[in-house]
Amino acid sequence: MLRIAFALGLFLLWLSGVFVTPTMVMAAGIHVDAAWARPTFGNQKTSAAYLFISNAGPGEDALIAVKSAVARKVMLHSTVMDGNVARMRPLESLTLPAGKTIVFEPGGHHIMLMGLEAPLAVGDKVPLTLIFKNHPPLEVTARVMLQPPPLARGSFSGASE
Ligand SMILES: [Cu+2]
Repeated sequence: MLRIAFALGLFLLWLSGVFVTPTMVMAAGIHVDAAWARPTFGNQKTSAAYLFISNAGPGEDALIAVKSAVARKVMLHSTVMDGNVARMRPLESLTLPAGKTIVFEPGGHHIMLMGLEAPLAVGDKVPLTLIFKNHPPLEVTARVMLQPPPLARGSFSGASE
């Protein structure tokens, strides 16, 4: 009985198009993985989100903006070392070379969420709309987590932004 229910569930998922969408996204050239965001503590109104963006080609593209319903302002930031001090700098846009994966991670590129409408708790889902120079916008869900998801854990340096 369980097995039948499982098979039926899969069939309904297939009907609803859930299995179709990722394939379509990949076919169009740009693919997003391992999206996550940090929880907030106390009255903190800012947080950061991270993800992998792969450009399967054929052409170069660029991430030019990110929007989210949970934050009044969203910016692309990179973290650069100024002597021993890590500083965040806004990025106008980020080039996505064909055939390459760009990593957003603590201590590097990140999506800065500013003016949060509500606190972010572990397990929450943060909707992000990624806007590209050429590719149509992509809707992505970042899960709020204390640690990067397994796929992103290899390069985690322990930095906070
Ligand atoms: Cu930042």
